[in-house]
Amino acid sequence: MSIAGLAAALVLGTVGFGTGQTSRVANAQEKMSMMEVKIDNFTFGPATLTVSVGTTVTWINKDDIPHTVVSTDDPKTFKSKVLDTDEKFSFTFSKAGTYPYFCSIHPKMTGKVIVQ
Ligand SMILES: [Cu+2]
Repeated sequence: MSIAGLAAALVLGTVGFGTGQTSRVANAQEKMSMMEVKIDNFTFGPATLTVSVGTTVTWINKDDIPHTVVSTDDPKTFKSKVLDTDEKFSFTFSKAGTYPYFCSIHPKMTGKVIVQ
């Protein structure tokens, strides 16, 4: 093999290794998950979010009117304060289950988080 060929092989090897590293980092980020639900135009988006146990879900109000995020169970698993524009509320789901929620100001706004 020529020197040039060897150099090319080394470069290819390095690129391949680099790609492997990148995907491993991406996987790690998926495991310690953070998910976001946007509140916009009186809608939770996505309305149904499926996450794994341990995921922190952050709701962010992108509407120009206040909203809340309140679970429908009793006692309530989570309940935000009134969120003004660009305010956020986070909750970490540590148990599997289905968690329906709504906006207590506009009860027709509903969503759910499925934790598995
Ligand atoms: Cu609302």
